[in-house]
This record gives sequence, C-alpha cells and structure tokens, in this order.
Amino acid sequence: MKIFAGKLSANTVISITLLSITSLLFLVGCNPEDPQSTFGDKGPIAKQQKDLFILIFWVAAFVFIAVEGVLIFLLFKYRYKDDKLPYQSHGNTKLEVIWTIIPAIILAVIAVPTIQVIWDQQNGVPDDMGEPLRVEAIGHQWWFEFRYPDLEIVTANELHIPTDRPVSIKLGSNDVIHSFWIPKLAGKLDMIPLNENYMWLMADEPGMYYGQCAEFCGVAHALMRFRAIAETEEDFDKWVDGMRTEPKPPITDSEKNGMQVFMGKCSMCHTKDSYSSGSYAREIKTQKSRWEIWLNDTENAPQVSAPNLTHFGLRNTIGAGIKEFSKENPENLINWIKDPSSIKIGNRMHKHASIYTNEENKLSAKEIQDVSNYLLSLKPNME
Ligand code: HEC
Ligand SMILES: [Cu+2]
Repeated sequence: MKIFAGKLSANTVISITLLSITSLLFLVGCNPEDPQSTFGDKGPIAKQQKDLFILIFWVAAFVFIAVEGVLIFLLFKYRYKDDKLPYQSHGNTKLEVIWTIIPAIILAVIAVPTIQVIWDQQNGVPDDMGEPLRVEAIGHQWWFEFRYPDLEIVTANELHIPTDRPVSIKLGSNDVIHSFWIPKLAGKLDMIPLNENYMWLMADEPGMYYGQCAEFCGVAHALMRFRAIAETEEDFDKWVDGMRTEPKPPITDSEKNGMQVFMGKCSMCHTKDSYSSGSYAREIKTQKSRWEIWLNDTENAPQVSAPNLTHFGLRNTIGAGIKEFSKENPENLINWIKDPSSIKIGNRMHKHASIYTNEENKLSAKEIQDVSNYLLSLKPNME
C-alpha cells in the first residue's frame, strides 16, 4: 500500500502557489493608513485593543508554525520507505501530559491580558482622566443621531469631539440593532433598542475618522456610516458656540425661496434650529413623536425620525457619510434632494416624504436648487 507517491504533481504545486499569493492579497487590508484600519489606531482605547490583538496574533502564529513545522518534519522523517509495517504504539502518558499543559499555558497567556483589558475598558472613563464629554448616539435605519445632553446640541452623522479629552458615549437604537464602530478610535459595540450600552474613547490627534454601522440592520446597512471629527479643544469650543448661534439669514432670492420650500416640504421631519432656547427638549420630543407616527403606519406615514439639519452648511457629507459635498461642489446634495434612493436605496426619506410619494408635491428643478442653496447657507452668524 503506497501512501505517498514521492513527487508532487505539477497541479499541486500550481494550486499551492496560487493559494499562497491570494492569501497574501488579503494582507493589503492591513494597511494602517486606510481610513477604516484598526491598525492605524489614533486613541488609547483603540491602541490597547490593537496591542492585545497583536499579542494574540503572535501567540497564534507561534502555535501555527510549531504545529505545522512538527507535522511537516514528521511527514518527511517517517514517509513510506519500505514495505515494513511501522512500529505500532498506543498511548504515551508523557506526551499527553505535555500537550495538555502547553495549551493551558498558552490560554493563560492570552486570558490574563484579555480580562485585564475588558476590566480596564468596561468601567467607563477613569477618574484621573478629567471630566468626559457626554454624548448619546442613537442608531436609526440608516443614519446616526448624536446628542450632547450637557451642551444641549443635537446633530447627525458627523460627530464632533475634542482631542485629548475622553468622550463617554451612551449607545441606543430607535428601531433594530445597530453597531457603533470607529475603527481608529475604538472597537465596535452594539446599539440595542430599549437597552443602554456605554463605551468611551479618546482621539490623540485632530482628524476625520470614519465610522460604520457594523451590524446587518436592513437593506441599506452598508450605507450607514458616519464621521467622527476630532478637533483641538479650541476648534471644538468654536463649533459648540456656532451650534448655539443663530444662522445667517437667507440673503439671495434663491436662498429665501429655498427657506419657503424647506418650511413647507421638509420641516415636518427635519429640525434646523438646535440653537434656539428650549430646542433640545423640543427636538427630543418631536423626534419621538415623528417616530411614533411612523410606527403607527410604517407604510404610509408622512413623518419619520430624521437627521437634525441645524447649520447644515458646516457639514461635509450626506446620506450618513456616503457622499461628500461642499458649497463649490453641491452636485451630490442636489442629487440627494432630487432622488435620495439614487444614493441610498431603501432610505426612509424617499419612502415617506410627500415630495416623492405624491406627484403633486414634487419639487421643480428650481426648487431643488433653491432648497439646496438654502441648506448650504445654514451657518452660524458669527464673524
Ligand atoms: C418623511 C420625512 C422626511 C422629509 C419630509 C424630508 N426628509 Fe430629508 N431625510 C429623512 C430621513 C429619514 C433621512 C435619513 C436618510 C438616511 O440616511 O437613511 C433624511 C436625510 C436628509 C439629508 C441628509 C442628511 C445627512 O446628514 O445625511 C438631507 C440633506 C435631507 N434629508 C434634506 C431634505 C430636504 C431638503 C427635504 C425637503 C425638500 C427633506 N429632506 C424632506 C426624512 C425626511
Ligand atoms: Cu445599522
């Protein structure tokens, strides 16, 4: 009985080479410069998690190389040579004790730091790190709402945070289970309806960090993203002051007309006045009532909870971080208002806003242009 024929066939060699090359291709995903790479950690929480991963990786690599090495060595040493039946043995107490103890030690090496990191991170911001900024993040199909309860600000899809100050985040969901993940700042945590989860994170340096819902939450799940914008304390305070300041009044005829369109066709879902007094409590109440209207008639409700658009002119993205726009390049914003489903299939604005569901309420090209100009003009009246 021949078990090993001696030479590897050409097909086997080709298959092994191809497999090795394609597996190497996956390593491209490890580039720390990529916007969503967990290897490019930019804060203490992400760093601690990455260091733990690296430790586990090397332990696993050691086990892999040791086991495969011994396997290959034995394959060659004891390969078929003559027709003699090899020596038959059964059980070896010494060996069995050794290969029970070694894995136990390896598991201990992994378990101790793992449990340490879990304990370190799950108890919230350590006391000696100073007063954290409190944020509430709420998942909606398919966008993120951000509330700052101490600052009485509500915004969406672009989370502003100061650098070098811990941010404590309360996670919740308005509908199904979502997951909150900013790979460069912290590992993911679920956002669960009727349940509160807590996490904290900190950014070491200013930057735009990409976030993503990491739980399959419906058709547009892959298009449910956000940005965390980390700024110096000074820039962050400026943003906060701006969010509490009235916007510049509309100047051009187009902006003025756009404001009329907004009041008539958009304001039943979108708030734009987080700066006015009492607006925080009001926004939480109206967001809830919009949500209940939707729950009552998920097919035809004319209202549904929607992103707060206060000072939209300061924003960079639409469709929950999917497309970028600016005053100079407003095409994506215009396309969103014209047909949001062309950017994000299945979104609730397209399904429920009367400008799409009722032919009579359809916006003309000029109205779309005007309302887009108006949104772009929404900036704090400061300088
Ligand atoms: C029926 C409620 C509803 C109406 C009416 C409505 N929207 Fe929306 N809007 C939404 C929802 C929900 C979203 C979030 C969609 C998503 O990303 O999944 C949204 C998203 C947006 C966004 C992108 C915000 C972001 O941060 O990604 C803009 C801009 C916007 N709407 C503008 C408008 C304008 C302009 C009008 C009026 C012409 C309007 N909306 C009318 C519900 C509505
Ligand atoms: Cu989601």
